[in-house]
Amino acid sequence: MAFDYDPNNIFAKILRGEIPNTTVYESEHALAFRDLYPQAPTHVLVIPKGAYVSMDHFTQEASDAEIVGFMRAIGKVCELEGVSEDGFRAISNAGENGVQEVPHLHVHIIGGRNLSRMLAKET
Ligand code: DGP
Repeated sequence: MAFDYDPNNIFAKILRGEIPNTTVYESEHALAFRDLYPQAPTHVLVIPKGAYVSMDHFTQEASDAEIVGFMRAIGKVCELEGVSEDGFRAISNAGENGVQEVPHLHVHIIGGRNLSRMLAKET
């Protein structure tokens, strides 16, 4: 599948400094910032600096250095946010069925409270 990246998505604008964000951590290959609509006491979004739509796009086309840099940033955010001991959830939504709102790869790091089961049962 060919991945079509929209350079005008909100997170691309954040990376270009066109929209403000509350940065938690930044490295050569990643930026982590607080979610605008937090769903738990800790809710941080970790994004790669490269133009990747989703996790499958990233893991198929990013360089080894980008992948390592991004994954290390996730670990760093967990350490900085203090969620390792009590636990957290890392979520990356993709595409229509994944209900992805912003088409730039992001991993939600959510913690600070019990998050219950991963998926709500279908009614
Ligand atoms: P998703 O559904 O996985 O694509 O989640 C997108 C998340 O991005 C959602 O939790 C809200 C957050 N979000 C949307 N717009 C902004 C923004 O302008 N700034 C920040 N910090 N977060 C945003």
